[in-house]
Amino acid sequence: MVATVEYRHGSSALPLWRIFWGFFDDFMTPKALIFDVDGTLADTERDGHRVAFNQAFIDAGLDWRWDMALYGELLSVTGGKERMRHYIEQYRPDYIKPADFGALVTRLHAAKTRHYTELLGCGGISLRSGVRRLLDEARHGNVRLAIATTTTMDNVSALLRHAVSPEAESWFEVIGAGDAVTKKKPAPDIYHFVLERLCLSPAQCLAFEDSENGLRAARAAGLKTVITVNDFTRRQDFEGASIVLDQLGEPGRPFQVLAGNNVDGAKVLNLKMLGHLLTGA
Ligand code: XBP
Ligand code: MG
Repeated sequence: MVATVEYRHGSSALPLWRIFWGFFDDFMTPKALIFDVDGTLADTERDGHRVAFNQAFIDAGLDWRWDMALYGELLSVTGGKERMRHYIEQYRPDYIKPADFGALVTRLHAAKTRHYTELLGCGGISLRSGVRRLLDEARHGNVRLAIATTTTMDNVSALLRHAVSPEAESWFEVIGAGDAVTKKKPAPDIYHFVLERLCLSPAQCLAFEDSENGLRAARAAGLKTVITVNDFTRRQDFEGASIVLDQLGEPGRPFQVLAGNNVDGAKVLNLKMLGHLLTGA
């Protein structure tokens, strides 16, 4: 039986158990959710970034073409400029670099960003299942939102504007993106950048990622991490993740647990379950 001792606050009386429960609930709830973008908020790689890279290569008269299989391999390197350099180093020994190769990469990347943001403007890419539901629940529950991504800030803005709502960027208190740090994921730097600006410790937040590189970055920053896999990342190593899901879940479309413990038998990832994942309860 629940204790019914009462605490008088002003004229209203609250049962003591409710006060303690409220305190416990508050302790369990994460203070902030930090989201990766590509592959986590939306499936942007195959029909977004990849297509935009190829278009930029065509514009520049280059014979570089990234099909799906090759792109899956190239995703081992985060960051578009870094990925192009890696492609040339590892896959194109025949390519003779011009003296101003660095400037070419910068130009190609700017063109790719233009193509990518235009593509998003056509509305072909939507949020992954359960993302909007969780963002709404967090906002209503006063849980702060942030982003830690490797991609360019223009791309984040365009995705939020076109796939969520014109004002969605303002929902995120901190957005750490692209060249905000020099070492991209799997380095933890972008998570350190975001945590510092949120003035929160890793123990108060949860990270959301889709890839091994992202998981390594978040874990190295001390964050418990939820993984939602996609076709490019399904077979990666997610050792150290708090839970691995196929997607965040919607009413009528429950998530599937691929690894980890769904302690309270939830069907969609909600704040209560995140509290359990955060405290390890
Ligand atoms: C995302 C990426 C990004 C995009 C390209 O990784 O790897 O590089 O593919 O973005 P993560 P830019 O989801 O782990 O952050 O071309 O704007 O760099
Ligand atoms: Mg990602």
